Amino acid sequence: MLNIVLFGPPGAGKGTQSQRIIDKYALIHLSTGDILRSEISRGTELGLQAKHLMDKGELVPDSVVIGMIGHKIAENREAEGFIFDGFPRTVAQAEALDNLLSEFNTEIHEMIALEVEEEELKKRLLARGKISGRVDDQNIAKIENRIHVYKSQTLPVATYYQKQEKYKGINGIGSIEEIFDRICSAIEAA
Ligand code: B4P
Repeated sequence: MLNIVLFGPPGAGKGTQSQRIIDKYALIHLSTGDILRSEISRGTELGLQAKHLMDKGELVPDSVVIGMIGHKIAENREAEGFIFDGFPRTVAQAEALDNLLSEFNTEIHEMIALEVEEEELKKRLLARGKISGRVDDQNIAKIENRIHVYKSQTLPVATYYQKQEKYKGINGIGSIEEIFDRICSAIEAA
């Protein structure tokens, strides 16, 4: 198995690059953001709970996302590996992921962290907000709150993987293809 965490602030290009990575490496894509948006669009109880938090740019409770990911890993136990996109977003989620994977005798092999400065993030998210209909992309105050939540709750996850010597920083500025090439080099060197 090859298990990769694709990490970065909101708007860094995680979702964009995940699509290319799964095509090339035949990994299962697990995006907590996508799973939560699908719950919202189906009007489930979980979706209703998540919506008001996501719309404000706050994180959904750890117990909710850990449960969702646990189900998905169990459903795909024969997979070649996983790309975790937007998860883990807290140290508690990172610890839970290590425990879940150890139940299947596997582990995270590498964290690929897309590094993008704040002004560029805001520009990308506001541009997507004009076409995506995503409430959390349409308002600068909400975007700034997401970046604040990232710095305070999510950035410690990078230190967690640095301590395990699994962190690989990638320059996330450039064309989508250029960044994809950098990611492939990092995956192939892992
Ligand atoms: P996510 O869905 O993970 O969304 P995101 O951080 O905005 O990143 P995304 O992957 O969508 O965007 P990308 O960078 O690819 O999370 C949304 C919300 O869900 C969170 O705020 C939270 O409430 C909740 N949530 C999700 N996971 C959770 C968890 N584990 N725990 C708790 N809560 C959780 O792209 C952004 C834009 O940039 C796109 O328009 C793209 O086209 C553009 N772009 C990408 N690469 C580019 C490049 N190289 N140059 C120019 N533009 C580029």
